[in-house]
Amino acid sequence: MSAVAVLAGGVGAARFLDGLVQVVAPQDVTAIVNVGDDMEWAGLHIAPDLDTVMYTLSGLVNPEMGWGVANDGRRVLDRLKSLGGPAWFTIGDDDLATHLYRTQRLREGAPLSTITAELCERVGIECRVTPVTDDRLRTVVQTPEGELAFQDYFVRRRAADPVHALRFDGAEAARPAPGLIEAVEQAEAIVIAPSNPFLSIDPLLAVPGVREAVTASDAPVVAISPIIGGAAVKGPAAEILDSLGHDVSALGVARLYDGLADVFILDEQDADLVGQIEAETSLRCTATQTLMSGPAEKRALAQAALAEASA
Ligand code: FO1
Repeated sequence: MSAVAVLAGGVGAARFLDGLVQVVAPQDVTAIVNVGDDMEWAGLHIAPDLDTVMYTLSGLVNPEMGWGVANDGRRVLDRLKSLGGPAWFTIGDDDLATHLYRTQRLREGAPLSTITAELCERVGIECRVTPVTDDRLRTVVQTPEGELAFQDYFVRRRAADPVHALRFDGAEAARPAPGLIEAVEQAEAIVIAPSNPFLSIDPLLAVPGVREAVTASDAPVVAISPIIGGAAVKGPAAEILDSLGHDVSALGVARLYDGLADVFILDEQDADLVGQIEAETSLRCTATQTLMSGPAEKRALAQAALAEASA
């Protein structure tokens, strides 16, 4: 197996990619990353999913949180708070350097994909990490309280509001980042990482051309369930499945990917759903351990996904 394209959100995708680059040459991996979570913070461009992937693949990540930099300081944030600045979003001192660099380069006119490549190169990442688009794309969450910007919903309000709908502001006019469609076309396997299908994967597919490139590809498309035993490994995927009227299970996720993916990998805990998924959808389904608690589990899941792609 050589070229692999991965549709990626934040923590789950980053951990999967960390395993993948151990089992295939990193140069053959393209991570296509969500930017719907991006926001402006204190005048800086924050790109949480890109940074989660970058920090994880470089070994800089805070392992407990799955995002941010390990052992990061809070001096700037504490000072900013004391001045009455924004306090609900935690930006560590080391992490801040990334946002300063990105924002400065954006102001110089560099596209986000170029800046991401620069940052990744500087921290020693060998695979290709690209935002899905260089254009502005923002996830907006419709709740009983009205529309919320993504990080307002996710961090400020702790993902506690029922989600009535989602929209991806800017997606219709967004263009795929340079080389992205070619990476999908040339991929010998396409993996939909174990990310939130609504918050992480849908914004990628909302960029015109991306879904079309995935469905037009002859390469096998392997999707991995982010739901285990009716609960999300991380984040509000289960609550959103429920509030949008889907089955809160790997079956509910499989139905979402029917027609897009060829193979669906769910956790061994959910092995009893394999038959129903294969009967109800066009997906071939298989169970394996999907919880990535350490390097060996990450590698094993990557190997399982590649084996399914070659089967
Ligand atoms: N998540 C939180 O729950 N609270 C935070 O204060 C927070 C800050 C933060 C800063 C930089 C960054 O790259 C990520 C950060 N995250 C935080 C995580 C982020 O909101 C989510 O991981 C994603 O947007 C969802 O994939």
